Amino acid sequence: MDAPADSNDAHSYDAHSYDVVIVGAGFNGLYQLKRLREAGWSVRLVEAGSGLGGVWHNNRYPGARVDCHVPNYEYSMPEIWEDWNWTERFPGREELVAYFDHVDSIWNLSPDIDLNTRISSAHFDEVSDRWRLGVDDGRAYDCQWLLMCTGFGSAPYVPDLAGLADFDGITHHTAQWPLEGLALEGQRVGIIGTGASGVQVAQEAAPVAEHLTLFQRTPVYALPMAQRSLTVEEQTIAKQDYLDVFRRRNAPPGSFHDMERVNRSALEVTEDERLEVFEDRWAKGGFHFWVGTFKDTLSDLDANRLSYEFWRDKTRSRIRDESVHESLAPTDPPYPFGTKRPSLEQTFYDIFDQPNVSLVDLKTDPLIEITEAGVLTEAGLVELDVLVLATGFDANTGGFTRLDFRGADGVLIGDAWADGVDTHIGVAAPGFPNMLMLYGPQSAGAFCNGPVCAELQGEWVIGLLDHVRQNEYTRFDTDPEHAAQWSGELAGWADKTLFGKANSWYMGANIPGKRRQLLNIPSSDVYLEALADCAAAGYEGFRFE
Ligand code: N01
Repeated sequence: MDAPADSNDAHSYDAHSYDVVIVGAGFNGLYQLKRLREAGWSVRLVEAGSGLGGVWHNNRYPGARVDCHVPNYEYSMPEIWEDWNWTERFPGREELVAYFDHVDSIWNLSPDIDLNTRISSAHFDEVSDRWRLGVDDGRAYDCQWLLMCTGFGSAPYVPDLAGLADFDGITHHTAQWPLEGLALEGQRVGIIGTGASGVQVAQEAAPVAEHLTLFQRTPVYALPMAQRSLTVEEQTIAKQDYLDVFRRRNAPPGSFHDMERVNRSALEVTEDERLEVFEDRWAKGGFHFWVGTFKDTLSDLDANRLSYEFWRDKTRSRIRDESVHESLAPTDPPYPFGTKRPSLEQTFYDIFDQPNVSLVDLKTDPLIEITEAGVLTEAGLVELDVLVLATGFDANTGGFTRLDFRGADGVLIGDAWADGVDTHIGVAAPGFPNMLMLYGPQSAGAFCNGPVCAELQGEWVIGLLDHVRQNEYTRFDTDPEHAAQWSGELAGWADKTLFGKANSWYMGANIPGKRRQLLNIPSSDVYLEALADCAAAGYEGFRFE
């Protein structure tokens, strides 16, 4: 099928034309490609990076590692896992990238993928009901249905730090690490930001850097990873139960097959009972202590305080240098425990006892500017060779609003979302016809493992596309009223949980000027139920033509 001519669109004259174009080669995009191809669609996947894996391809900073334990963070299909074994309980980035290549070798996806293809514009054409996609090198695509699988973290956030451009050393955002790598050995390294990325780089830099300085604005509540090696033999035995393991992982409470939360308040049990649960989850490592203790630790401030104090005391006991206790694990919580995503750490709290590691608490010594030589704070100048910006992402929405992305009547998505996002169940945006978002804003995204959502939300999307094909529709859009209702549902979750109380990227609060609203629903079960209800009601909230 040829693309309709459009003299206003410089790209359209030679567009590659498909039923469906998928943007992004992470878990969601690859799953869609496999399933839509099987369903007989003409489909193409485009990916900005030079390899598969989405965030795992891009986040190649030293120490990048997943925070969900094996086998929760992988596809559930036996043809993928039966011959695949991991070497560690929390696999590192290189192994994850190899996993995506393994998936490709089984599903033979590459022939339908264009790598090194960064979409710079997406315009909906009202006459043809089709999307025209422009690539930054001048190529173009044209499709009826557009699937945005760009994830929550495709837009790195670099804060507007005075003097940053003057720095004479090397500086990179963690998600824009050079492909050829960057040696930290013997360097004076500074890291701004102590989220998951900052923690992971710090653990790698501390043993090799001449000096490492961490610039911390808000303490991270890092939890013990409890990393360990995995053998092929133990995985071979475990795989006998994998069908059941993945059934449990994908069923409520979603995302982990082995998360056991006590269905009681942390306040109604005795102190001994509480400590027993806390100690048990702490020893299990990973996110067990975050989401697997009591039913109200993320919804009741008093219950939450108990989690916080347990975390604080455990953490302080790791750090001999008491002068940094109040900065790293304050007496009173600067934000409720778990309302920013906790990082998992292996040696993070040990490095502060090394003579070559310093902490600068930006709350007491604010950052003044970056100079040619390093970072100047009120405590003085820290001279650096390498400055790492572990400053996070314009999460959830940045992957859209940073593009020239225009829906009906040429409306720019950045304008439509300027005062906040309203989506229909986190999957479609009113005024942006024929476009679906996977793992997008207002979905369960951050609270649902990537592969879990890729399969479960992914099947819903495949069902919707099947519905439009069977009915020979050429266009769908969604009602603003339903989208406003969904935003109301999320606002309710911000109120009834403690998530609304933190300045997190969940709340859009890490980006200056971004509207404060809960951008992911903190229950994948409720989310999947809402999707199922919508489909059962004939895709309520959608208008088909
Ligand atoms: O980003 P973040 P991230 N001056 O937003 C600080 C996933 N992930 O890349 O808290 C000084 O968490 C900011 O300070 P504050 C995971 O979902 C997963 O680390 O805003 N500091 C904060 O400390 C994660 O949650 C993995 O006060 C500034 C840091 O930068 C998400 O990605 C690994 C600043 C940003 O932390 C994001 O993690 C990596 C400024 N102007 C990432 N601006 C794993 O699977 C920002 N900061 C393990």
